[in-house]
Amino acid sequence: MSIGQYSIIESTLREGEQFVGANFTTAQKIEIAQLLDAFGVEYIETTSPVASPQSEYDCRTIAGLGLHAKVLTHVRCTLADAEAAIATGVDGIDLLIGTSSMLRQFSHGMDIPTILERATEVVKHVLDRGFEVRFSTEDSFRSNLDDILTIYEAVAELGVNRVGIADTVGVATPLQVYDLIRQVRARVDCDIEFHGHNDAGCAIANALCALEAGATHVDTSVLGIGERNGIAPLGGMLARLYSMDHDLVSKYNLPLIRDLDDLVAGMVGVDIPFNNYITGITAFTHKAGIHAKAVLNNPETYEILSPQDFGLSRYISIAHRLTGWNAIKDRAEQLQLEIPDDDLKAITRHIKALADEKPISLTDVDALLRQWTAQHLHEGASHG
Ligand code: HCA
Ligand code: CU
Repeated sequence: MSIGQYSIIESTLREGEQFVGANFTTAQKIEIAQLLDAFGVEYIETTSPVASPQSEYDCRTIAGLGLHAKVLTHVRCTLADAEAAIATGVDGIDLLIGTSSMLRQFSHGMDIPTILERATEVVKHVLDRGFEVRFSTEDSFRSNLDDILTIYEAVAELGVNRVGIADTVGVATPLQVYDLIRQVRARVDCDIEFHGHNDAGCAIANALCALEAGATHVDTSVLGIGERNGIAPLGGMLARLYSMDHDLVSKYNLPLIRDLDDLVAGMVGVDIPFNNYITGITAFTHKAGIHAKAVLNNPETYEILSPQDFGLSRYISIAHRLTGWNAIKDRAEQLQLEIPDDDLKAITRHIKALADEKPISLTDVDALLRQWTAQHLHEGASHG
């Protein structure tokens, strides 16, 4: 179950553009691509050049930026789309075809033998032109298992670089993903990519299971943006992998995740959710007295992610009824006030009682600590 070499296929500029609030300009796409490149993702996937004239121009532009990351574009499995993709100068082409009975019936209308014929024709064409090729089956988990295994084997034999498994509707569970990837792993030698939607909250867990089962590539987008509620978020994937083994993500420039989340949130008109992985406003905030005490002694007691590794800092919330005297003592020290422990305990009891009455703020706590000090200085002066 250990995770080997893996790559991130960052799809903010493809899946992410399918988010309802996304309407990137060329300049915005360049900014996102450059920041993702500085962060260190291995691949950047762009919208199909066939989607619109601007998409075609943007795809060419990003392919021409000279990034370290390989630039991919994502097209339907047709010769015409493949030709358009080839003409953009990208490094690789992600081909996609729907294999579920639903998509076959209500989308493109092809049966499996026809899909196989089409796949063979297009894959050969793109490989002959010297491009990296990925072939993926849309809605893999609601497709017939034998059908998709047959297709993966056929395209692997043709020499594709990767096969892709797509949980298009977010229906798969982690164990199902693990199981399917194992089966594909046993049947093909090429790389395996996993793309998972988050409709039922399993996108990150599913991507993790894919890697544990032998997938070599996972798709992400910044903040998880995509169709409906999106796919596995880049930041969440980092948090997941980092907390298993820091070395799994040491190849990336981790502090840039905050810039990426901020940049994309602004461009698509959303706030970063308060509970977001790593960059949510409360991600490193500790509250209860018991937590605060332990975190002050050793942050690892309640933190699996070190905020500093992501260029962030922790915050201990102390102005509330769950506070504890160790946290209040720490605050007094920050304010350079010397207050004996017994008095700190009394002040803490007072803070708790006050907080039961009405919400209080850090300013109130500071005022109480300063008031105590002023009084005692005064008493000390008058006694002395
Ligand atoms: C879609 C396509 C896709 C493709 C994934 C892939 C999906 O928008 O429906 O090519 O691996 O989720 O199936 O995003
Ligand atoms: Cu998708």
